[in-house]
Amino acid sequence: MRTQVAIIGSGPAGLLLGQLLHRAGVESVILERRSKDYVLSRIRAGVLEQGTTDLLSKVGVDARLKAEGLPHEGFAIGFANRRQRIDLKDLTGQCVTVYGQTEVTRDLMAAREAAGLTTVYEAEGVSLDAFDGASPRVHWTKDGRAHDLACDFIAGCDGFHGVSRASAPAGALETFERVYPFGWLGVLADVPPCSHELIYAGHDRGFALCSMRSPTRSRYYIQCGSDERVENWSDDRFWDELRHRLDPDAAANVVTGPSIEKSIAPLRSFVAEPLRFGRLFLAGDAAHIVPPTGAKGLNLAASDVHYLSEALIERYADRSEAGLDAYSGRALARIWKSERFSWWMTSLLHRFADQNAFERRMQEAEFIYLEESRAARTSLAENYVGLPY
Ligand code: RFL
Ligand code: PHB
Repeated sequence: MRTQVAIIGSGPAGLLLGQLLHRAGVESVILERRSKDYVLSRIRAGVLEQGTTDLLSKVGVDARLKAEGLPHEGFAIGFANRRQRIDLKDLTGQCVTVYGQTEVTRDLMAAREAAGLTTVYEAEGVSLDAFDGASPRVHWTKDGRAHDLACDFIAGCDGFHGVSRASAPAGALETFERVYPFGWLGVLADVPPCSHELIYAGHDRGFALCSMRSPTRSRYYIQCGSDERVENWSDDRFWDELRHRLDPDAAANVVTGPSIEKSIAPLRSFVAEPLRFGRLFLAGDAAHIVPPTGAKGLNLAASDVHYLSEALIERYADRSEAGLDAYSGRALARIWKSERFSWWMTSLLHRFADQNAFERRMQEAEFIYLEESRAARTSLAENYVGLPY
């Protein structure tokens, strides 16, 4: 088997890259460790920046996004029972779209299938070979048989636990990391959201987030201990704890119901540098992780593959390596700014076990500054809607 670009991973990064390349006439094969159904069952992000929706429109995968995505012109930040609206539209002229990552993935998979492009699901033991030379190869097994793919370039879009970053030559990679001493317990339920806009709430008992997938489907999160077990959280316990952490108005509007998904995610900030090793390029969660508080992970995956697709397309059109040489630097410049914002939102809104009274007052002062200063709200808003590419 031979292709131009071997893409490892069929998450949003790999699928969007495949579609951007296809629109420019560049071939790809996607290798995915899991089954299609498994990939589609993962409940993750919900907030898309304008840049991300523009990319989906560019590849012609926006029909359902336009019909079903919910445009949000603002959101609220709560602290100590007070709530402050961040008017994204007024502060930046832009808004965000609430549309589940699962739906983005489903739409991109459908477009890939309609175009007759190859995705190999349940590819086991994927390994990357010879990417330091001109003829990289990828090996895997499926149904007990060994397979081999020759390609010009490999795009490592296989998430934080993937094989691509782990294949970088020893000593070539520098990593930067902060692991937060807590996680998020998330619940998806077919109940109307408690508010038509998202609410991020910093409370003495810990952070809470009210989000949604549609007017009839809610997504809620609460901060929990990093060693917490999901089995210990009955639906009732979750709803009680959520209401405790919201301001009285929001709490009164919470409609409870049986959860259809419940899971715990750890929180981490992580960046690997550089993003290129010969003919292997990293993009998305394979290269970096942000805590979900800023809603940036999926959006960063999209901006990475925007830069990478431009560089690969330029390479095939003009035989110029300039874009490929610049990829790591261009992508990392935007990644670090999103890392900063996600870390700042996380630091502002969570309860840290070792936090003293002074640090709590610092969080409160930051919140009051947001209430009183349009400049502070503008800074938050321009990061939330997404910094320019
Ligand atoms: P993914 O989605 O992890 O996809 C990687 C794919 O690679 C496959 N894979 C392999 N395939 C072949 N061989 C191997 N050895 C492989 N190893 C792994 C995996 O099976 C998978 O299919 O990475 P990608 O494409 O970079 O996308 C990143 C996003 O998924 C992630 O950043 C976001 O979900 C983060 N995130 C959010 N981002 C936002 O922009 N807005 C949000 O509102 C938001 N909320 C969230 C989030 C992430 C969360 N969790 C669970 C971590 C909320 C949560 C709770
Ligand atoms: C979500 O709806 O899953 C969501 C929304 C905003 C975030 C994180 C997750 O910051």
